[in-house]
Amino acid sequence: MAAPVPEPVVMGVVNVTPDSFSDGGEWLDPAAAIAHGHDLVAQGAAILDIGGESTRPGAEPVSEAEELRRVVPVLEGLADAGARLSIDTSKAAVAAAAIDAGATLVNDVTALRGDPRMAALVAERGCAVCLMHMLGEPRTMQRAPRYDDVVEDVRSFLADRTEHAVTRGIARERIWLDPGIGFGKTIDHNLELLGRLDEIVALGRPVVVGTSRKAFLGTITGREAPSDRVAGTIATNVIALTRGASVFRVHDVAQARDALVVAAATLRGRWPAATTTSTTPTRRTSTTTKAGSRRS
Ligand code: HH2
Repeated sequence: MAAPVPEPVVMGVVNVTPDSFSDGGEWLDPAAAIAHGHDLVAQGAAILDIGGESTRPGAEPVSEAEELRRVVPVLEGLADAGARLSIDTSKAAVAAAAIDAGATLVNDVTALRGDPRMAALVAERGCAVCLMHMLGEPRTMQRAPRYDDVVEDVRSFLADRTEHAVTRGIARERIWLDPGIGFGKTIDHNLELLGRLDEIVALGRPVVVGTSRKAFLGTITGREAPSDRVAGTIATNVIALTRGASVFRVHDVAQARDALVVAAATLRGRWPAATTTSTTPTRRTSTTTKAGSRRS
């Protein structure tokens, strides 16, 4: 029997940074970022992922004080937006302030390796955590990355980090996993990971994919401007859904949400699918899904 089709959960990206690769500077002003977050919820985001530090290849680290200054007012302004709040950080102090401001998911691209205090914080505060695979660190990660078998290497890394998190007191059911598309990977590595994502899904935790507007889509399609890579993003999201991924981290929420809802309905042979948006005209269904609910 075919594997059940997950309910797609759309995680909208709110980058409060001057230098993010696709939207740097657009949402640096807190009022603009808050308005953007509300807009993404109206478009169908069940989760908002708020970040104050770019992790693009070559990015320089940001101080803790600056990251706090960027994200805390935005989290506070989005507390009642109607979406689960996620903080995209690898610093425990930033995660702690974000949790105080309403975040219930810590999206740590270092998978708890960046700050020795992060695991204890997540365990104590009882929030969910997304553990992502990255080879090296943003400044250097795209310099000739190498794997024996990229999918097996990423799978075994994520399995190890899950056990590490559990031994540090984080409940297994609060752990999400992410193969880290574009983080120390060539185009071929990214494609192999997307095509064999079911091997990561087999670890038994919700799988997050973040392909949105990334460089490999531009290389494949010839689209230089990141904002022109929406169709490429959607193709990868739909493929990832068919392989069992359930959370889709995207900049272009409405387009991704519509594609995923239709893809999920098609795979199931029935509709409505998992999510609705505030702009959906008919047949409303629950907006809350397992991964998108306020606590996991
Ligand atoms: N990608 C980016 C940032 N955070 N988190 C997860 N879990 N998965 C991802 O693939 C992922 C992530 C990079 O995208 P973006 O935030 O748009 O760019 P930047 O890091 O330049 O701000």
